[in-house]
Order: sequence, then structure tokens, then C-alpha cells
Amino acid sequence: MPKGWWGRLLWIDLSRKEAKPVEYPSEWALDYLGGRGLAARIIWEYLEPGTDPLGPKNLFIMAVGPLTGLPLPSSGKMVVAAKSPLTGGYGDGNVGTWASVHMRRAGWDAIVFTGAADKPTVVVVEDDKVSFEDADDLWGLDTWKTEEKLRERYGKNVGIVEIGPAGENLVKYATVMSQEGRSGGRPGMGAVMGSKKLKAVVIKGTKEIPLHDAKRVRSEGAKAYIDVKKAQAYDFWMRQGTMMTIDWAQEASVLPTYNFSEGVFDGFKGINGYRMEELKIDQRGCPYCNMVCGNVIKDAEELPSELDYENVAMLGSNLGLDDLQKVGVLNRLADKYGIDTISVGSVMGWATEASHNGLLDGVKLEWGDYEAYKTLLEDISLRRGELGNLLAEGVASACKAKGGCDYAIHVKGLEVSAYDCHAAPGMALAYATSSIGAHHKDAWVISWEVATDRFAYSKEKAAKVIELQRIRGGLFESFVACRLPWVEVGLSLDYYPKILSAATGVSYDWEKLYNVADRIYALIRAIWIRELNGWSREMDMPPAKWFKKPLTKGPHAGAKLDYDKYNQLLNYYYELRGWDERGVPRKETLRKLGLGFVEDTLEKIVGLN
Ligand code: PTT
Ligand code: SF4
Repeated sequence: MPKGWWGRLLWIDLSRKEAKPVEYPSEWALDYLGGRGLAARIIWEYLEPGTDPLGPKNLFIMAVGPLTGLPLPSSGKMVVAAKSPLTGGYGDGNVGTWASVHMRRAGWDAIVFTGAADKPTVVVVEDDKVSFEDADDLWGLDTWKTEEKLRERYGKNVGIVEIGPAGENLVKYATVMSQEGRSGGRPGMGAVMGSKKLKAVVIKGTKEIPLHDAKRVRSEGAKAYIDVKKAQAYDFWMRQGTMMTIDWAQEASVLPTYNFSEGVFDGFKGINGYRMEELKIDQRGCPYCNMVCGNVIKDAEELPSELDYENVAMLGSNLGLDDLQKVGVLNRLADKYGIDTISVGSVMGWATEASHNGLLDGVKLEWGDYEAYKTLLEDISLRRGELGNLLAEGVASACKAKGGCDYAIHVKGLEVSAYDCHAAPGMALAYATSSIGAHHKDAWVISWEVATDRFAYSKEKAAKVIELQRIRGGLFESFVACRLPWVEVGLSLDYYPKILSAATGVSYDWEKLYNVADRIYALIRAIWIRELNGWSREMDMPPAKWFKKPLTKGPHAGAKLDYDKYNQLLNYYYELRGWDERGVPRKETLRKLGLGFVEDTLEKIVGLN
């Protein structure tokens, strides 16, 4: 194994309370890097096909990468991955946490949990030592209280990730939380932990990370930190962070409003970055970051709430709520219960529209009804009552039960994050082809799209989506580091191959890295096909509403997506990826990417071209 990786997974069987190290082949490190890439390779290799996502055989994986925990901007990130209970396909998320740094120092590239404990458990990893601690006293506690108690027990110098009541109650979009305001794993990674009765993981690592050229890593990292601070965008970023996006989205007419019916919201000034600045009481963030973006306000209940754009758009404009302090309460509750803000905002938006259409048996919800949304969010997190239970399953499942699928805003079962796409076909493609369902993380093409030929369905646009999927979804998720220094303050991308080569001694250029990214993308698609036991291009279609119900307000009133043109755009995308017209990677593509090992399985399920 080259330097830069440990070459070891920690394999933890919760049913047997056993832990053992597993060495993995060096080609996995070279071909998949780490994080998402390594998690996908592990899932292909070790997950029994057709496994119940909430059954003991599912794997819950925490994975870091060769850049995690190194002295370079924003390297304190970790991928959490599993077969998703929300979508049935590959699921993951990215969380900024000291647990990532400790895991790297503890000598593990990934920790894989299998089986299920018979009672609530905290797993404690201290370098090579693993213990299974009783968590009866923590079960039922919210994420803040859980972490507070664990810190009292294990001290400040440990990394902790945990679930809240939503994960315990198997809410299908429960997330993994850390440090009172970091959340990861939108497609139900918290529910997978809950199904294993795994309340929290505490990690302490004391080893030195093996590096090929530590001096060069340090010097390049130091330069990068200086570049971040020198960037023109830095000062405003430090003021508003991702909250600046509210004004941008309003102007671009992509701010999700009334369950993605409109792209503009009359009350946007009540929830924007400037309003946040008036209410700000603190600023915090992930380890090793010198552009921290977690902006904390005092919410309507006088408690701290850490805001980001997605949270505020989905719990604010999307629900017709124009008071940032009230949005802050919903956001804080989501963090404490450990539930994804995007999905919960989307299901509550859908429920409001469904209630207007008389689909919810006497339930009456109105836009902007803060008290009703607060109660509903708690009902969902605790699976309380019929509606709470229904919505805890996600919007795709809820609309199948009640009708209203034309305005259920999801792709592959994952609720769309906070960009309306009536007037953004490229972003619609990005959502539709994201590797976990509708998430913007893989290709936030919309900022480029609105600044260029916005309404085009061109091959160039499909190529741009792929380029971003490579860099963001493929590489940042596998390095593993925060992408925001590059996205938001323009840190040069060239630092990454340079530091990666210095860390590992393996020479990486962009061609090689793009190849890694394409391999990961195609492997993840293979996992989807295997787990769903089939595939069709319908899986890569954006929500029906964007085709059927045009915007009625704002500069792009009347805009909607064109079905035939979108299909052409999807064809360009498949062609550029070397996938066939169903969205299945071609045999030749698989071989070129070194994925010959998935051929037989895919051949049997869908037949390969
Ligand atoms: C991410 C998604 C996002 S993306 C946001 S706000 W964003 C929401 N945050 C939630 C939250 O908070 N609490 C909660 N209960 N649910 C939430 N759901 C939503 O989850 C986050 C930052 C942000 S803030 C973004 S864009 C970037 N995302 C990165 C990424 O995906 N990869 C990467 N290599 N770097 C990234 N940097 C940025 O990290 P998911 P975090 Mg997140 C409170 O997890 O599942 O990927 O969904 O990790 O530590 O909270 O940092 O405007
Ligand atoms: Fe975390 Fe924000 Fe820093 Fe990224 S920029 S590492 S999300 S604090």
C-alpha cells in the first residue's frame, strides 16, 4: 500500500460485538481514492445483493480519504454511506466532524458496521481498540444532549457522530449528526444507524498519518490557507456563508417557493443573509477550516440555531415562512431530532399542497403556518400519528399512498434540494443524474447555467454537468475534503492533485483523476441497478411538476421544462458518459474503467450493450 492510506478497514459486527481489521487491496486505494469511492467499492464487494436497508445485513460505512485530516483547507470531512432506506439504492452524505480527523489518526480508512446490536450501543474506537458500550441512557435523547453526555464521559479530545430520535425511529431521511450543527447522509444514513441500534460512534486517534512527503504537504497546505484568506470573496463569505445564496436564488428565480411552485418568494428579505447578519450570535464550522460558514442565530425560542442556505430555503420560502427566527426553530429541531432539513421541508411542502387538494383526510395545512409545521416536524421525527408516520417514509412513498405524485418533488425517492428548475434544465439534469437521488452536491451547475445560455438543452450543458460531477461528486467526495474553498472563494483546484501526489507519492494529474471519478460514478450506477434489480431511463427524470405546471411569478413566469428537449439533453449525457439509451454503462465503458467485475451481474439483470 502506498503512503497516504492505511490500507485497513475496521470491520465491526454489532450482532456479535466483534471487531477486526481487514486489509484491502492497494488497487482500491489507487482506483477509488477513499470516501465515497472506497465506500462504493466496499458495498459492491460485501453487501449481499437485495439486502433490506433497515435489516442487519446492510452495511453502515464511515469513510475518510487521503486528504482528510491533513493540514490543508477544510479537510475535516467524512463520508457516511449505506444502501439507502429512502431510495433503495446507493446513499451517502458528507459530514464535517472531528470524528473524521480522529479516524484518520486512529489508523482506519473506513469503519464498516454490519449486523445489529440487541440493545442501544455506543461504539468507542481508540486507535486499534474497540469497545461496545451500553447506550440505554442515551436512547431517546436528542443529538445535542447525546453529544454533551458523551463528551462528559470521554472528554473533549474525541470525535463523535450520533443519531437523534428520528434515526432511532427509522425516519427514512434521518441523518448522522455531529457537533450540534453538522449533518450528513440525507438518504437515511441515520436510520441505518438506528436500525443497528447504534446510537453513536466515539473515536480517538493518536497515530501519525503516513505521508510520502509530509514537508511538501505542509508547505502546499500553508500556501492554500493563505490563498483562501486573500480571496476577494472571503470577507463576504465570512459574513454570510451559504446564506448569501437566498438573494442570489431570488434574483435568478430559482428559490424554491410553495413546494417548488415558484422560483421567487415575496418574503425573501425576512430570511436572507442580511437578516441572518442582524441575528447572528456565533460562527462555527468543521475542523481545519479557515473560512468557517456555520452561522448561528438566536431563534424564536431564544436558542442557538446554525443556518445554511438549504435549510432556510426548504423550511422558509418552500413553506411560505418569512421569519428567519421561526425558520431557525424548525432548523434547530431538525438538527436535534437528527432529520434532514431538505427532505422534511419538501415533505411538509407536499403535504400542504396535498391538503389543499383534499388528499389528506381532513388535515388542513396553510403556507406559512409556523406552529403547524413545528408540530408536524416533531410528529415526523417521532413517527407520531398517521400523518407523521406517512411523511416519515418520504415524499415518493407518501404520494403513492395518497395521490399527488405530480407535485412530489424528488428523484429516485430523494427529495430535491433547494433549487427550483422550471427555468434551469441543466440543473434538472444534475438532480436527475446525481448518484444518490436529487442532491445538488454532485453538480451545482445552476450558477454557471443562469450566467450562460440558461434555457439551452445543449450538449455543452450535459458536458458541464459531467465535469462538475467528476470534480465534486467524484473527487471531493473521495479525497475527502470540503469543496467550498474551491466553489466559494475560488481556491485553485490545482492544489488538490499536488497535495494528493505529495501525500501518497503517486503522481496524479487531472486525466487520471477524472478517470477515477468516472469509475466511481459508473460503479455507483451498477450498485443501483443491482439493488433495484433493473433500470430504466425514467429513473433519470426530474419531477413532473417542472414539466407540467409553469411558474406564474417573477422574471420567468410561464417557464417550464420541455419534455422532448430534456430527453435529448439526457441522451447527450448518456452518450458523453458512454452509457446506453437506458442509462446503463456500456460494456466497453465498464472495461475501459476497470469495472469488468460488474459485467456478469449487470448482464444478468439488464443485459449489456
Ligand atoms: C448536505 C445537505 C446540505 S448541503 C445542507 S445545507 W449546504 C443541509 N444541512 C443540514 C443541516 O445542517 N441539518 C440538518 N438536520 N439537515 C441538513 N440537511 C442538508 O444537508 C455542510 C456544508 C454545506 S452546507 C455544503 S452545501 C457543502 N457540502 C459538502 C459536500 O456535500 N461535500 C463536500 N466534500 N464538502 C461539502 N462542503 C459543504 O458542507 P449531505 P456539514 Mg452535510 C446543520 O450532508 O447528506 O451531503 O447533505 O455536512 O458538515 O453539515 O457541512 O447549503
Ligand atoms: Fe465546514 Fe463550511 Fe469550512 Fe466547508 S467551508 S469545512 S462546510 S465550515
